[in-house]
This record gives sequence, structure tokens and C-alpha cells, in this order.
Amino acid sequence: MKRPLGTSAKSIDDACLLLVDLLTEDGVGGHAYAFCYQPSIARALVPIVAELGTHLTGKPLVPLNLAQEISRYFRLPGAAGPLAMVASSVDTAVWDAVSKTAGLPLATYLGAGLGPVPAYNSNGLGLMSPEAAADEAEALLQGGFKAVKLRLGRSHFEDDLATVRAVRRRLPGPVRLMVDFNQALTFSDAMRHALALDDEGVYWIEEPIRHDDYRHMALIAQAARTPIQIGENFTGLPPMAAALEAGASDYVMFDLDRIGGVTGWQRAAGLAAAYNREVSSHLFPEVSAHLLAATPGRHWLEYVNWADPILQEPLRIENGMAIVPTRPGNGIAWNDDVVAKYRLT
Ligand code: SMN
Ligand code: MG
Repeated sequence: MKRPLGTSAKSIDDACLLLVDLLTEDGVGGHAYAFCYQPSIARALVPIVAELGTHLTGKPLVPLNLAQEISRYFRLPGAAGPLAMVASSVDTAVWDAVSKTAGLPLATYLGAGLGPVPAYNSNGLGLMSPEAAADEAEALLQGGFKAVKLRLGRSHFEDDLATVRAVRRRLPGPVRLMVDFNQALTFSDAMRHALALDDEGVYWIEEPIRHDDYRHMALIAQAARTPIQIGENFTGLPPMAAALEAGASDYVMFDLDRIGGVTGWQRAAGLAAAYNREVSSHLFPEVSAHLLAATPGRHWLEYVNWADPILQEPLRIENGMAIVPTRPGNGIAWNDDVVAKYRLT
């Protein structure tokens, strides 16, 4: 990663990706990657993907049937955590292959137009000094970005507040500033800190408390004027349905590899529409650009450039908008030389 990401949970300097390739009998390759958070997880998932691959070999390339097959395959261990990443990334590779076979970009295959998608620059802006954060925030506007995200959740809220103020002072007024606590706060601290941020020009407050405490999240969302954003930890639809029913957040964001790949995302998009919620993406900007194009109430694409080095054609940003690629499939093709250089296994 060009800019390390210091979150309140963990500092991430390297993006450990698990590359998934699916080959059809017609010679079409479907591609996807899982973001594994740490190298040991990426390594541990390799034999699991291989075993699932053997199980799927010879089955027709029908995404919804394969999604059902994958879901049954993981029913006994439970498709949560890293197994959800495997299930989702294989699903994503299936949809890549099927849209490539049709000769269409994934977004078009899903019935959407290819208009650009508004993106916020989510690179960098980890826990750092106010001055360093202000400098980095300014640098992140390159490429025409009109929104950036700052990580919070230090042990003293005064230090978080000083950083928000320094960044806000440096950014032009219309530029949006999202903040992300990565679940760092207790409920009582979150109630005070969310209200304290109400007059600081913050666009959304992400995951102030433990991600699945929907009841307390709803109380925070009711009390704060600043919108609350959650969803990167929705694993499939049931937790999302519970969150929406509880009124846990104003906005939702889907993580491609937790929500259930392309199949899971589309179903979740329908659920979000039923609850009248704007939908943003979490990581995986390449595939998420296609999916947001096909999502009613689509909101912001989270832009990170972490996979760029290993991609033949990284996602393009123009004027702060993600350009949905017009080539068939989801647009992912590996740069094999660079992959060879960074291989873990
Ligand atoms: C995040 C945390 C850890 C890794 C990647 C991203 C963060 C986000 O919660 O929303 O960007
Ligand atoms: Mg987050």
C-alpha cells in the first residue's frame, strides 16, 4: 500500500489479497480477489478455494444455481468470516465469467447504464497527527476527489477532534469528510462524541460502536444529526435486515466479500431500497463500481488503490468519479509479472 492505514483496530501496511481464478470449458477466465486483512488468512484460504473449485468443476455456469451450491457447501461450517470471503469471491468470479461469455461489462449484464460513479478517496488518513492528516487529506484530493475518509478512535477524543478540525480547516468547504471509528467506542462515549461531531462538518460517522449492536447504534443514529454509516460487516442479508429493522443507521455500505459477492449484493440492494437507504461500497472498488451502477439509491464508492499494482488496467478515476470500464466482465485482469513478484505461496 502506498499509504498505510492506521485504524483503531489494527495498522495495515500491506494488502494481502487472495486471487481467485475460475476457468470455464470455453476458456473464459473469471477473476476476483478477496482482501484478507493478514497474510495467514490469505494462505489459509488457498486450500479451501481449491477444494470448493473441485466441488464446482463440471457444473454449468449459472450464477444463481452456483450461488446456491456454494451456500450449501458451506452450510455446516457456516459461511461467516473468512469462509464468507471465499464464498463471495468465487461468486464474483462466476459473474465475471458469465458476463464475459455474454461479451458485456458486468454492469451492462446486470441491466445498468455505464455512467460514472461518485467516489471518495479512502486511501491513507489513518491515525496520525492533526498536521500530517491535514497534509494527507489535501494530497488525496488529486484526481478531482470531492470526498475523503478519516479514521478516528484514539484513546482521547480531544485528539480525534483536533484532527477532524485540522483536516476540515484544510479542505475546501464543499469537500465531504467521512469519519470511521472502526467500532472503537463504548455506547456512552459514542453518544457524546457523535453529538460533539455534529457541528464539525462531518458527512457521515462510520461504525462508532461494535458493528452488530444495532439497538445502541439506532439510539446514536437518532440522537446525532450527522448520518450514521454501517454495513461493511453485514455478512449476508439477515444481519442487514436486522440492522434496517432496528433503524441502526442512516446509510448502509456493502462489502462485496461479506455481503455474498455479486449475487448477495444484488439482493441486499433490493433490501436497502425497501428501507429507503443510500448504498455505498466498502473496498473492492473495481467490482463495486459495476454494482453501484446497478444499485438504486447508490451513494458513494469507496476508492482504494491497493490492488492497482497487480491489475492490468486499474480502475480509473476522473473528476472524483469512478469510470465503469466498458470491457466485458468486471474488468479485472492480473498483471502476471507483478503477481509473480508479490506471491506469498
Ligand atoms: C477499513 C478497515 C480495515 C481495512 C480496510 C478498510 C475501514 C473502511 O473500515 O471502511 O475503509
Ligand atoms: Mg469502515
